[in-house]
Amino acid sequence: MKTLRQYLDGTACEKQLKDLIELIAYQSIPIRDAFIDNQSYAGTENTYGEEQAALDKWADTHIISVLGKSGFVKEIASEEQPDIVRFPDAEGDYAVVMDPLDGSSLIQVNLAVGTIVGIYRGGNALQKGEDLAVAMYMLYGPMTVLTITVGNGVFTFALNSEETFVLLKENIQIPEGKLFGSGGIRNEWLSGHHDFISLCEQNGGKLRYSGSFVADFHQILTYGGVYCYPAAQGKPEGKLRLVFEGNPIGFIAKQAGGAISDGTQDLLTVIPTKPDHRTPIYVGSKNVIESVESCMKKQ
Ligand code: AHM
Ligand code: MG
Repeated sequence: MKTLRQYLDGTACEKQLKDLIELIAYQSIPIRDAFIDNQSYAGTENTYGEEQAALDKWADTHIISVLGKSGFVKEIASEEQPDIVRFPDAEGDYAVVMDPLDGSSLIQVNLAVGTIVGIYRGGNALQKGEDLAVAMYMLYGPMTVLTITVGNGVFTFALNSEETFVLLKENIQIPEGKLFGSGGIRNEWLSGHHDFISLCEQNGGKLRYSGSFVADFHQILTYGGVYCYPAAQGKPEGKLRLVFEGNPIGFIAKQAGGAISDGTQDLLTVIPTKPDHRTPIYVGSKNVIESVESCMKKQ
């Protein structure tokens, strides 16, 4: 079975980029292993007698420390950091954007959550999504899987019993499916979003929404349909973040023949104004995203 490294060796990626991708992908092992030690049990210490940290903060500190030591990365924009973390002396010239543990409200209920990562060349983390060199996520479910694009199709790898990522699915294409899921509170949705959700229901769509973007998107990637986190009354920017969440997931969707929109335009063309730039998000099958945009135009 083809390993992640064998796959990367067959791509046009430069050696340092391959090393960086592997380094990040295999952090899924310590992150997954930290789940049990960073639950909120009655005590306050983990099995090693150390103070417990929330897993999202733990994963953030862990990945930043590994990337800092690697020398590959000039900048990291992380959902858990207020400012961009800089390594001016790094020999490499990449910038990493990441949500170290996305779907964190599901950690305590043991549902699938993930790590979202994007890599840019040129050491600047605030670039458009369409300029990503790599987008990937690790999904901690019954299997730990890695879904990745280096700009030449979408591939999923699974961590096997020898802790090696092996190819599970290649050249993934999002089908035109009927699943739909939406974040936010129905009473606060805007009329265009109400209209779109009604359309999904009239067309026989099935509701699927767990509260974990990575898990919900992984399902859309497989069966087709749409994941939404819309604008709301008094919250035109929605909840999710362009840099760490929207762009990497959107880049994967587009590489799989799907699309991502903020309701009015291709999200991947938006220039981020700050690390925590928020945006409404609609991502999934291409035709469905077209119908989102036409509902929003009528709003
Ligand atoms: P997080 O990065 O703090 O975990 O927030 C992002 C998460 C997404 O994974 C998920 O789709 C969404 O927030 C769920 O929000 P809600 O609980 O409002 O439905
Ligand atoms: Mg998140």
